[in-house]
Amino acid sequence: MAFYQAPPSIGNQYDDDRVLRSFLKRVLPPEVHREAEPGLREMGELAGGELYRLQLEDRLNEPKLTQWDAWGHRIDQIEVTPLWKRAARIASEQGVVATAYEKRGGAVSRVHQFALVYLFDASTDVYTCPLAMTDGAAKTLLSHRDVRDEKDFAARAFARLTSRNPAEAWTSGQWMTERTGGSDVGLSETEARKDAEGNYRLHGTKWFTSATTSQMALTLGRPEGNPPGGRGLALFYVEVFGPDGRMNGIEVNRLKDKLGTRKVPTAELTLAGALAVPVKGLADGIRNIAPMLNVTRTWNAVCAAAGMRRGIALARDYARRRVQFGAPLSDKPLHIDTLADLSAEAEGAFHLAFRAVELLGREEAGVITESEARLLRLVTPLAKLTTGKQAVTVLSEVLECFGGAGYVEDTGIPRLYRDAQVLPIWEGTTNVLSLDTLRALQKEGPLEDLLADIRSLVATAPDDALRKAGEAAVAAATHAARWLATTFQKDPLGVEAGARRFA
Ligand code: MFK
Ligand code: FAD
Repeated sequence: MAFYQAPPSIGNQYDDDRVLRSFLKRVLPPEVHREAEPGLREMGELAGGELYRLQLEDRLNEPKLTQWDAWGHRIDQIEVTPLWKRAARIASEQGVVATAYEKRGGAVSRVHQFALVYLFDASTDVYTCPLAMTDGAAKTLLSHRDVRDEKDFAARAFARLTSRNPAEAWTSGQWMTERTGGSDVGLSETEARKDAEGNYRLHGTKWFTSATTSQMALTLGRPEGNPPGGRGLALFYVEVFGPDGRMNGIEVNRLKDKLGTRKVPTAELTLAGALAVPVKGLADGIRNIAPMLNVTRTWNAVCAAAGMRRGIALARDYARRRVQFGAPLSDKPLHIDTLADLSAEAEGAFHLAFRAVELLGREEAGVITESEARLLRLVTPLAKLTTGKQAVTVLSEVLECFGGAGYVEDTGIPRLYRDAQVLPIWEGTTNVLSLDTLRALQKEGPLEDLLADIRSLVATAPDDALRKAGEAAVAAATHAARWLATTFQKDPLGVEAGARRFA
């Protein structure tokens, strides 16, 4: 009989995840845990079953842009893949965004919500991209407007962004990057001009806009007469379609041809007089969009952990099925060692990402302490930048765990690796977030909050060996922190040191 290799398979992604389950048991009060668990288990079943199967079947489908109809009208319609359509429904029904705003679990509502995100992400071809921006937009509108005032434009948008009804639910875009720069957003050229009726109209180009099928976006434009730089930009709310169903002064120039995230329609847009409403004042747009950045960066970290977890689940299963040199790979010490290293990275990423999540939830419930608030400002960029890099490294190794099969497209493994590569880039590159972390440290207090937090987590470690390893890590981090603090005082953003190295 000819030999055929059994492919890897996965089961219920909630039941099979020891790390997630033990974390939830530890941080959710028993009554919240009891209420949340059936939904999490259902999501685990969808992620390991229906959605995963659809993802494999859907592999060759990609979003399509149709710019003109048969009669020459500009329509700019984007058709997304079947998996994305299914994922959109499930996301609303299961409350992947809504759970955070319904707050049934009080301060741990974010933990509940991000557990759903973590389970959902890896089977949905990055549908978490529009959901992250939807969450970020809801949070930003909630921060700046009275979303309970039905006369306010933000109330209608907020209700749709946080809806559990797929027929009503909206997603949002986050249009920041222009050709001038995605890191240095203050260079943006989009102008906000008043029309004859006194409404603002945006004129410019947005160079990367993901999930362009969204019904609204938060974006930045410079009101006429404002100075250059980030402070001269204002934060605007834009609805993509007008009341007549046609695009609101927006043209989709093309979809990007990308290394990964191939199912995410990422477009270049021309804003040709798009009607826009200022969200908060007519300046300080970067400061005002920061709530969105911090939420989407948290999603990035959680999805990085989710991608690693999926890769390792597949690699572990495959190791039991693949026999080489007389035994399954799962019996080979060196392969076990490789998988153990990967699991350690992924578990570290999980706990770092979920620490940011816990703190975000405490902030939103109004129970955060001053020290925790400083910690949240630090941990958010740190979690994003660290887990993004980890995901690329871990998923590269995961690919190798499958040997040649990992390099072959229809196994589904290469997608994991390609989709990881965006995580360090979008939502602020690693260097930009390192500078953001340094700025946060400089402005908002010492590293002591961070070290104290790690120390208190280490103290609760369940056994001596773990506690000892934790204490050694804290000692190393304290040493590094002292070094950083002294370097900092001399050269706050490392400008001189950097310039010396470049020369
Ligand atoms: C899998 C799912 C994952 C998610 C998918 C998402 C898909 C979408 C992908 C995208 O990429 S959307 C675009 C994301 N773009 C970025 O992340 C921009 C990256 N660049 C930066 O973050 C720069 O650091 C920044 C643009 C903020 C620098 O601009 P400036 O003009 O030098 O601003 P500055 O002076 O640093 O900050 C201006 C104000 O904002 C300051 O407050 P004050 O006015 O009170 O002084 C800052 O403290 C505040 N600020 C900046 N970043 C903040 C913040 N406040 C809180 N949190 C932050 N993160
Ligand atoms: P640059 O800013 O030119 O950066 C180039 C390099 O310079 C990077 O390595 C960076 O780390 C480094 N660098 C920059 N400044 C510094 C510094 N001060 N010190 C040290 N190093 C520095 N944007 C949106 O607004 N909305 C979207 O929906 C969106 N979707 C995206 C989807 C995809 C698939 C991708 C790839 C990008 C998307 N982006 C989106 C854009 C993304 O946010 C930017 O690409 C990113 O922020 C980097 O900006 P840039 O491309 O202009 O690179």
